[in-house]
Amino acid sequence: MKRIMITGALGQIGTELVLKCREIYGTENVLATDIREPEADSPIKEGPFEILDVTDIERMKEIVSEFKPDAMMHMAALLSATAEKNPQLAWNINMGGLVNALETAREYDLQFFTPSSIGAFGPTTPKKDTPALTIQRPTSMYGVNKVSGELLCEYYHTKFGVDTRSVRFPGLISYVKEPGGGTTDYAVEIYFEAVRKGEYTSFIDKGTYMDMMFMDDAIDAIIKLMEAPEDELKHRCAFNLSGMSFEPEEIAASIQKHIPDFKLSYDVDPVRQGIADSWPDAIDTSCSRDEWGFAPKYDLDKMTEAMLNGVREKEAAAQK
Ligand code: AKB
Repeated sequence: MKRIMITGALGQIGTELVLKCREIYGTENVLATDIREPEADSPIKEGPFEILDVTDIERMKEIVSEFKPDAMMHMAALLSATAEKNPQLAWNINMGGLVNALETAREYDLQFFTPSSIGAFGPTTPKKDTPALTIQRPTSMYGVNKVSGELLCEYYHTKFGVDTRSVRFPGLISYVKEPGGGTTDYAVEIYFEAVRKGEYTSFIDKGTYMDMMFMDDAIDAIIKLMEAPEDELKHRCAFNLSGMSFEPEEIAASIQKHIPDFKLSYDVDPVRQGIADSWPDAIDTSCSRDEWGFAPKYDLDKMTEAMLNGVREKEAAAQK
């Protein structure tokens, strides 16, 4: 059975990725690592876990030589809004962590996955039907990290033969673990606030379209891409992924089908709005569909139903 090590395992994607991989590959074959301990009731504690600061390459290699994984999924990173507040720290963690993880993958011959983002695009990128190969001149530190990361992964593939694979994630929406420090986080917060208060004040303005995807589709995509036969992949740059594109009024309308009195208002954050305005409205995912069968299952209304049910269950469990 394939053995996998995951960094940033307690983050928004990492949490669900660890659990899904343990379901598929067996609990003992999936090692979760993060810079902090999981909370007492975290399901991540049910399998192997190690503390790891990804900027510490010696510790990373020590863990790999003990656990002997076949693949590394490197998820540890600061998201766009946090990175913009502290660009030097973002460079150290996002780039320092990535180069350490790639070096470790090279030395121990590991298959390698790390996510890029729609943040790798910038204001001069075509806004609509954004192709996989296009202009990438991002204006945020997160974007600079993501473009550099994409290039570094391609370099490790062509220069050293590391089996690197990557996707450009849109905003990911989930009720299991709330995100922190992203520009697309409004599209998660809105569901939690709709259930808790029946209203939400958005930091992203009316009319701002961004790509989004339900977390189940994102996790399935990572596993599908990692399992795709190497000779079927024509592209080694990050693959575009998206399940849908919407603006705040459209997500509100979808929520109002279940909570008719739900109210949306705006208090726009100039930093996150600036980042959102520099990103595409809707990207083209045809490369991913053609090369390795990317097929998201959730559209906006199906996701809204899943999110509202998930948040309600979570809130009810918290009351007990
Ligand atoms: C963010 O908003 O920073 C992330 C992303 C799109 O990469 N969710």
